[in-house]
Amino acid sequence: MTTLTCQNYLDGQWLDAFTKNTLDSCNPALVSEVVATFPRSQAEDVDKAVAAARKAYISWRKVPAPARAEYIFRVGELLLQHKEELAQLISREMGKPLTEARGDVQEGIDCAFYSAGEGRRLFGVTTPSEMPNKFAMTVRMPIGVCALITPWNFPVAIPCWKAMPALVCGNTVILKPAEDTPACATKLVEIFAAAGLPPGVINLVHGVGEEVGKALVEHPDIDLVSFTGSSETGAYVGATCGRTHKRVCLEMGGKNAQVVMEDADLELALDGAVWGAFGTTGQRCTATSRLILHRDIKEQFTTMLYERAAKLRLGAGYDPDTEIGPIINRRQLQRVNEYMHIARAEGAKILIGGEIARDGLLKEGNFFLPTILDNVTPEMRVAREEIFGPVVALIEVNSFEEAIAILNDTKYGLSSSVYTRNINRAFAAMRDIEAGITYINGPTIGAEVHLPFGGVKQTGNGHREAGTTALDVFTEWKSVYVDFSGSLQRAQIDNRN
Ligand code: UN1
Repeated sequence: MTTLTCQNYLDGQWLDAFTKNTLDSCNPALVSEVVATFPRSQAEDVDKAVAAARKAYISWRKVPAPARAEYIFRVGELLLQHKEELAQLISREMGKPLTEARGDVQEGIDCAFYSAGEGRRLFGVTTPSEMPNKFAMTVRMPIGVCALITPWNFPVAIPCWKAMPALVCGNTVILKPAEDTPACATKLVEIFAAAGLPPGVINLVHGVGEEVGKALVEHPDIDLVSFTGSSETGAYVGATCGRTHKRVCLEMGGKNAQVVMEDADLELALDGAVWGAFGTTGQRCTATSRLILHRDIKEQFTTMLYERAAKLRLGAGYDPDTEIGPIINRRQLQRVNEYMHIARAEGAKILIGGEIARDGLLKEGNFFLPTILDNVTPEMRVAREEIFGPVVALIEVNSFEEAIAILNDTKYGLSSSVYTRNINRAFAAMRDIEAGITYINGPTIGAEVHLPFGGVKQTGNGHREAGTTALDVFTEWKSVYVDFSGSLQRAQIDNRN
């Protein structure tokens, strides 16, 4: 494989970092293979990007929204044309199986067409005024220059979720992609550029979080930061944006659970659990990290799950036989492995997996065996902390009420799932689960782009991405009053005694 050379995209030009320093991304299935080199940018590069985005904002906000949306529609068409090429690159640089990599691009395509439609809506309201001959309405206003800080696990979909609605709403953006997936971000921005967006409307600055991310979050001329990533970094981003008066949208950790009740269709629940826990090697914010099992089916379900986990095929994402790809990098592989020591020390039992895969070619990459932890109790660290790997913890419960209480017993609240055939339980779950997303008889992963995406409690900060709710992140309301009476009309509070 030839190594790709990535550059920053600033003010419509592809450039190296000022310092000319570079870093590499590697194939997580074969770590000796360098996929791409990319600029290790610094504050000067960020300054240039912010200046370009600020300048472009002056005219971009005045381009009619339906016309802005046409650019995004074109991005969707180009993503469709380049879907396979992008999917191959995602598999090589991020590691997920090709079928899932195609899904990553498809999510971007869906988001493009959905966001493009919003260009002809962006609805506000008209409402009566309390005074005669006076008109009242609300309009959405863009916010300004937005920094988009995105993770490696959905290297195409998540930048699209953020950039597409931001641009349709009239903002200009600076993308700072994860350092593990710079080539995916570069290809994506090439597509935005090919759609003809004016210079400065979208900018790309590569580099490490502590340098480029920090420079963006602290920059006085950035108006909004949209961040998806770890809770630790999110806390820093949130605090800094608070201190520097920026709008901020945070999407952070999760500890998602799937409940399986004794009345569930067990085969269906099993398919959901395998996909939710081990799909994308457990590296989705929405991954199933806890399985809460009713005691009457616990043993049978555990055996069924064990048999499926034992058969999962590990390998490089671009190998068509692969079901479970690698972990993104060595550091994360070690972190997942560390949790095995923690699990054992706390008294959990490793039913299957629990170690770094070392067979044949697997040792050339960052592979971890699909892992089931049994005898887990809610207070254990493996039941409380996000692991972000192919690891699922089994917790036994005696009742539906106990299942919901344990599901909710976490500082996070992104996704959740309940398998039951009992309609009353299903509705009680929809009402009582503390999470931004609840699935009934479906796994915790698989959110659709036209519905709000985000979590309660420490998963987020009250915002939702995707759906029309993304517009609330990227716009602010203005109330407009038009008085056509020709005389001063004081508002009701000022003229009624
Ligand atoms: C994420 O892991 O951050 O719901 C996003 C899903 C995908 C998105 C996951 N549509 O599984």
